[in-house]
Amino acid sequence: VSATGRTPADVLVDGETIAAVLAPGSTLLGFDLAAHVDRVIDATGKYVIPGGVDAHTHMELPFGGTAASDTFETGTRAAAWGGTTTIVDFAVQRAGERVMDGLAAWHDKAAGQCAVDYAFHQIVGGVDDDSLKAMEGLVAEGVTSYKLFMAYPGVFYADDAQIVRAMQKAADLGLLTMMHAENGPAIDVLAAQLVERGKTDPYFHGIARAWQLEEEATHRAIMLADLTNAPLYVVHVSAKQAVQQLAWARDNGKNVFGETCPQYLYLSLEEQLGAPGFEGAKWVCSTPLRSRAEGHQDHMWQALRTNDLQMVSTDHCPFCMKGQKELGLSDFRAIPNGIGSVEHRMDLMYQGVVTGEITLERWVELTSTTPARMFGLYGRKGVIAPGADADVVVYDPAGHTSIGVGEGRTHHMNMDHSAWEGFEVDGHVDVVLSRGTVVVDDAGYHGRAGHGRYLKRDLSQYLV
Ligand code: DUC
Ligand code: ZN
Ligand code: ZN
Repeated sequence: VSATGRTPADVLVDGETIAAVLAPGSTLLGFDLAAHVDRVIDATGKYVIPGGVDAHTHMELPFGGTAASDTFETGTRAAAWGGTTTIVDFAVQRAGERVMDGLAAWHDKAAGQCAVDYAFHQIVGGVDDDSLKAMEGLVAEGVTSYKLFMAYPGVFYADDAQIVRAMQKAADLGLLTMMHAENGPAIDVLAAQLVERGKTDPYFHGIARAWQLEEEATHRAIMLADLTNAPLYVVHVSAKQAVQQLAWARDNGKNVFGETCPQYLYLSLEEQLGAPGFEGAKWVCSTPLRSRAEGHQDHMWQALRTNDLQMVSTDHCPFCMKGQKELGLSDFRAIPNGIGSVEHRMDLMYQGVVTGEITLERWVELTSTTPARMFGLYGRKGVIAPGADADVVVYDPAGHTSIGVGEGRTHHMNMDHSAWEGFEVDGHVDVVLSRGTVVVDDAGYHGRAGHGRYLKRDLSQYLV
């Protein structure tokens, strides 16, 4: 199955790459192929797809006085289990730090640790003369996209003046600007007012981060990108009104893109409100979960069909309850933001095929092909074709996956809970190859830390 169609085929892998895609049972120079290869993987009745590309992960992200609980080792192992064979993680620069030091620190964390291939975006958390100058070196490092935050004043934050300067620089360099589009200063006011009134439960995280503040920031980002001729990619879109801004921009010829994440398709603010005690903390992420009554989730699925949103990443940012999420027991503002999903994205999005929300081809496009194109990896990743890396997943539509940490459930992420506990999914990741090596099959996990390589990325293949 590719982004454009499906056909019965044999996939011939030679070393780390795909050598040929052949009609089933083909011979090569008169030889019966099956008799002359080292290993035959029988995919009869199953789908063979390009390995997943998760273009938004945060291994070891420092946040709220703690750090995301997956290392590159544990996080990429979980990714492999779930059929994701490439991640693009965010190297971090904060105000007052040097961009290239941040990138070097991320290389240090990941080198020799990853089970699957990895690449980096650069968070520019402090825009000033030094960081703008340093952006000039990113493309040569294979880092062709960078992220700004309109949220989180005092942590990672860009005001409008900084956004304009960074976008001008990015437009010159061909860097894709990724935007966390929420109005942080306004959120901070609302959050403080809620806490003053004793509204400290996790649920109020989503009340403070109102959809109006996502819509407003998305619109502002679009207009500043238009002004500066900078292509724009809005991360983790969750409000239908933000999607409407993106749709309007695209209809008017602007080079603007958006991703959503599984949590914004499946989980809701109402469920968070109904969670007992402090349980709702497991769903504290930003952008926040949105109201199902307001129709945000249905709108996200629709936008994935109409291409108002182009791809699905996880924003994988795991924190344990114990010692981490618990920091916000008496004040939701202190709950580290994030949900861990890197292991489950392929299964959760396949569920959209089962329920008729998206086609099989769109599943591949949203989870592998478009992420590869968007972030300059296509050709090596995102496609099963001669010359591409042999990142291949055999997916069993007749299989079943029980998601969560309990017995008999999948869960290899370094978390003491799952935001997806109890999810039952039709379909199952059967076999995973990463650059020609079988890393997962029915006998279990065969991957190893250090197999995954750093990928220098080309410019986005969506730049014009
Ligand atoms: N959102 C999250 O949920 N976690 C980390 C950073 C972010 O923007
Ligand atoms: Zn973000
Ligand atoms: Zn993120």
